Amino acid sequence: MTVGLLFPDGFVWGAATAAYQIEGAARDDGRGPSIWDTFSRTPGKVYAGHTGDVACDHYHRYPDDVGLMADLGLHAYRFSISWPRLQPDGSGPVNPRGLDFYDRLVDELIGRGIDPIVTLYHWDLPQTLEDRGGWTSRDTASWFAEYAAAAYTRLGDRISTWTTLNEPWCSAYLGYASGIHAPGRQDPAAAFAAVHHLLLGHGLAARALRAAGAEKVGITLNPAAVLPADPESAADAEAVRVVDGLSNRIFFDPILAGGYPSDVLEQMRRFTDLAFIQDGDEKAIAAPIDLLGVNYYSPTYVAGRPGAPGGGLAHPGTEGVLFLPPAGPLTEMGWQIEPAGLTALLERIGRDYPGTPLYITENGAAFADKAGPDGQVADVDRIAYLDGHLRAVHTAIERGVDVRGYLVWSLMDNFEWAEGYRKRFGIIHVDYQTQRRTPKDSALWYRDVIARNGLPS
Ligand code: PNW
Repeated sequence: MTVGLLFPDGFVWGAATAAYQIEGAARDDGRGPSIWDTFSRTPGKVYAGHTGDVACDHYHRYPDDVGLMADLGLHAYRFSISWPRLQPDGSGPVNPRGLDFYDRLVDELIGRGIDPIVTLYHWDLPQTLEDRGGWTSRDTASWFAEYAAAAYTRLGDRISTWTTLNEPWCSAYLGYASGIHAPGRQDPAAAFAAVHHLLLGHGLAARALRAAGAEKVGITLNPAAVLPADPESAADAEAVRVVDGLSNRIFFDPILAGGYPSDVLEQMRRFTDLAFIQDGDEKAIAAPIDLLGVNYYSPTYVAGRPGAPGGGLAHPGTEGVLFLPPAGPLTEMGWQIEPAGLTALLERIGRDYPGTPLYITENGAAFADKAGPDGQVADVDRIAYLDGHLRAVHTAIERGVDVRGYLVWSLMDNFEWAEGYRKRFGIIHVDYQTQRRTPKDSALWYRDVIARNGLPS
């Protein structure tokens, strides 16, 4: 078989999911409610009133699902632990039946030769903690570190890679500023407090995990690939600086460069007195990490335009910036398809924050899949998307960026947050009536990519 584009030896190929999006079993075995249970059961918040109550029923079907992963030849599987399964009230005693599930899942994965990559927080905050202020409260950061330590105590002997948060940008800005995600608040000052407490929670948990003996500790961000509408325009370059500050440097700099950038603090001060930043916090947030997860779907083009309203509620502080509407080919989410945005993003991270190995912890696309009677999906558009983005990753590696692995989003169709089940990101099709799983053509294609450690020419 001819091989066109080979990836480095040892490159990690995998797939990713998240607890609330696939597990279901929302009331089983002592699990407490999370903010996504509350949010999805609130009329008008999620498309057609969909909830994660059943989802893909992965909680009961995990052995078969791990079998499907093994059939694809996955090296690694990224999943998240549901905090309210482990601690139904968010703090205090651990629910052993909740832990048992992850214990069984991890054993199943290891038995099939698949390396578990854990996310401790993929958005399902215990509702009890939201009732006490959620991420706007400093206590949530400490509780998160306690939860991380509790998970490690039981699973640490078999899991080498621990990541703290998934996409704190979404948790803070979509959860507390735009309100399109749980808990559905619309308060920019609350969103900035949430950014800080998420970062603090990350730092405290990273320290606790390392003290307990974790081999590799990291975090997953969804850095915006912010690009200027006109590369020659100084006003557009300034717009890029503003959006990059509030979306990217606000996370990167405290985690990897010792503290918040002064221009970002200045922007935040327009909404809040920053009293939530206390002495020692920046030191805690800068706890050393071993890997950085990068999630990428689409670029963001901006221009500087005096009087422009900015990027809406999810982008407080961006007045005077015009966010260009997505152009060219779009996915079913309405997101612009542009693999070059991923190369540019990876090169930028490698240049400005060198020394931390990168993993693509999510990349993929929703398309209007048409399943045949057997559940089969000929998803040529998804194959083209994945092929293009893998080439973009390869280009970044050739240019010297230290990218160690790629995890496709998602292993299977699942609960796509505010979009419910109508948007399908899986490489495996799920028939929600029967819970039958059928690998799409993209899954078979991905299996071949993994087998040859590269792409056909
Ligand atoms: C990520 N945005 O979410 C999440 O990590 C996944 O759980 C999710 O299913 C996947 O991407 C696809 O959406 C995002 O509005 C949601 O910029 C929204 C945005 C970005 C990421």
